[in-house]
Amino acid sequence: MKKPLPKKRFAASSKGKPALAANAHGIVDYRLEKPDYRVVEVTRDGEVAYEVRGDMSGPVPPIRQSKYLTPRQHIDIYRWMLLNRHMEAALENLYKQGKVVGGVYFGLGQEACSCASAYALRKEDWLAPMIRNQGSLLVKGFSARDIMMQYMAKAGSPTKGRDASSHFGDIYERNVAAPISMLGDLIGVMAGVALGARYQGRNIACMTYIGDGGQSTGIFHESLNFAAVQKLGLVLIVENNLWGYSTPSEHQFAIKDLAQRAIAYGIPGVIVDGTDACQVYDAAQEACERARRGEGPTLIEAKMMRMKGHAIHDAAQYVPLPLFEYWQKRDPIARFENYVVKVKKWLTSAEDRALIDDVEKQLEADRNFADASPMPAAEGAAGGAYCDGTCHAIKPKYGLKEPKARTAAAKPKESAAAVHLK
Ligand SMILES: Cc1ncc(C[n+]2csc(CCOP(=O)(O)OP(=O)(O)O)c2C)c(N)n1
Ligand SMILES: [Mg+2]
Repeated sequence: MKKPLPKKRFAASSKGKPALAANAHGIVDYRLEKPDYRVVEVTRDGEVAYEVRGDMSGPVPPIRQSKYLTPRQHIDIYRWMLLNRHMEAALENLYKQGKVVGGVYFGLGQEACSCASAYALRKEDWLAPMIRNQGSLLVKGFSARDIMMQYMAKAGSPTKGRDASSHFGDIYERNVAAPISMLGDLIGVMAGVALGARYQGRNIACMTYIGDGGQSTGIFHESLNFAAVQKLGLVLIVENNLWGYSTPSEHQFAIKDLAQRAIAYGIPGVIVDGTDACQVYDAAQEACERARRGEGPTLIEAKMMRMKGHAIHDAAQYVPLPLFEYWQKRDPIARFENYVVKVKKWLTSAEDRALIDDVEKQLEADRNFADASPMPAAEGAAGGAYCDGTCHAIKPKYGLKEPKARTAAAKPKESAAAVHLK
């Protein structure tokens, strides 16, 4: 799959092109299409329902040429997106066969956002995915086998069968912080990781995600403000997928673009079409570079659509059908496939077919392995929740530098309150 492609087929890259200009509010907008519709609440047969109003007839936008990606990298991202989608389809089947313990959350329609953003991270950078970012986990080094075993709560899964969905990470090798269910909390955690790295004398990119619903939380504000003031290398991707469970984004916030939130924190705000992997990558790459230069956080709003219900139990009947139809035409993988095969001709149709077959073959092997692997032993159920000191040595990866010993003269006077507390 990684065999080099003939050079003659690669068109010139647009490296060196000037950066996009910011609008009057300082927001950079990468999009080639600005949809003009809104979801409104109506009453139908005495029940609340939603309808779309506005123009949905515009042509499907092309993929925006990347300023940074090589042809080979485009194909890499395409492969990650395919793996992401096909793995979720496999998980859906495993769920229907009763083999998944708990629910399944899908990132259908959001694969470009997950895969192309995480693709901008280096090994030393950190990632904190949320439930729809299984593609980001794949790019940062977890295998489809790991993820399927996790959903099936198998003994060999990342949490050894003790969690049944996405609450796992790897703070030792892959630099992945586990998702936190309380929406918004990961932003503060990632700001903290960036701060820890700074105490070690380095600047890294710390990427996490929040939804259009989750960005309404108080912790979003507190964490982002802290990161902005401290100039921490946070790369915050706000996934505006139009729904927070069954709440349309029109009922969630009154501003037009969530990237405008950045203005209030004094940080750059960027809008991308979350279904265009090139736009997502370029914005993420620039935000990661800014983080690594120690210049502080960036907020990237990725506009797209959650193409399934909140989770497998939710049929999303509250979503107006024209909205699904509109975004179906803007499918991130079909458009990217067209871009690499037909527009750029970096893959022939036969190479494309072989790539898809390869992904499916790999997934089948991973699924069969996961399915055949054992469940955890009952006796171990209570283990691993708290470290009792026998499972592993606790070695903080990030820590304060040893503070210098204070001289008596430099020691500040204790306040009355501090003395009282002794
Ligand atoms: C602080 C908090 N409030 C509520 C919830 C329950 N909850 C989990 S997911 C979800 C919807 C989130 O919507 P959004 O942030 O738009 O993300 P999406 O599901 O669209 O990716 C809600 C309300 C939660 N987990 N944490
Ligand atoms: Mg949402």
